[in-house]
Amino acid sequence: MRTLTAALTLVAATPFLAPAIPNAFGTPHAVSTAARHTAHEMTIYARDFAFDAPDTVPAGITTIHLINKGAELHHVVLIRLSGGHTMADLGKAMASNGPPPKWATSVGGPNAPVPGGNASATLHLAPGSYAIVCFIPSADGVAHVMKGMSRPLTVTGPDVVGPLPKSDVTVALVDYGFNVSRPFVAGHQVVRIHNAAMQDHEMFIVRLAPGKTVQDLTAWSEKMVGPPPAMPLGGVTALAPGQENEISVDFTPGQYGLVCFMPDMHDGKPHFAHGMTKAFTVS
Ligand SMILES: [Cu+2]
Repeated sequence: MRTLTAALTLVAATPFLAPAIPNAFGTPHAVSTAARHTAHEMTIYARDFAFDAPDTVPAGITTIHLINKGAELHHVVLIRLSGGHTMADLGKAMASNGPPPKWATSVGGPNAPVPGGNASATLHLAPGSYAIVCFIPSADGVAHVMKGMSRPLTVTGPDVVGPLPKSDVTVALVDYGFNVSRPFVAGHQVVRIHNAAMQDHEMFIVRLAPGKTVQDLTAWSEKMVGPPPAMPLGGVTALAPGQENEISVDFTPGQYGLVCFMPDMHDGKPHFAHGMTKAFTVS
């Protein structure tokens, strides 16, 4: 069990522990919300520690809404299981400490909003078997997936292939950074995030507390001492190479940051340690 936990944490954890005090991050509000006019909508409720979600949804462009009803941070990582593989196979594969198996593809989903808040992401869901997983660890170091936060999802055909809604800004995830097509501005904008690298990456969005930096956040995430220096605003979770998701953001003036907590395929260090952060100001 310890091995599996460690492996899961190593493979895909966001080492960003939940606040000791509920809502220590501040007042819940949605900043990362759904792109509009999508074909399908799906709502996933996160609790401490389980997901409530449909068992089956139709294929196509889908906006996934994550509503966090828990006191801890939760996100949704959608993993497509091909070749008849099951969630049990996924657990076993991750316990082997190797790289993610070829038949398990991370296709993203909404990253963590503030506890009590919500976040959304829009993506193309192809027919098949999926696992919905939360890899965020609690203060005890145990990833939520080990406390029951995983559930299967079946996407039924026929496939409906179409473009994602028109975007205003594009972010390419690369080793190791966020290549943003144009500066973020105040107000609403649709952001398309695609992984242009050869390994999985995520984009976690935070609003920095006054005087705090992204480095304060990554340092804080290691030990969780004192109040968090930033408020989580969603984003997108692990995307395999070539995958893309879209989100809407509605920024007010302030200081923000983008962070990738994914472990590196070569040395296992979180990507922020390789420089995969970006600070920006919205004025
Ligand atoms: Cu990364």
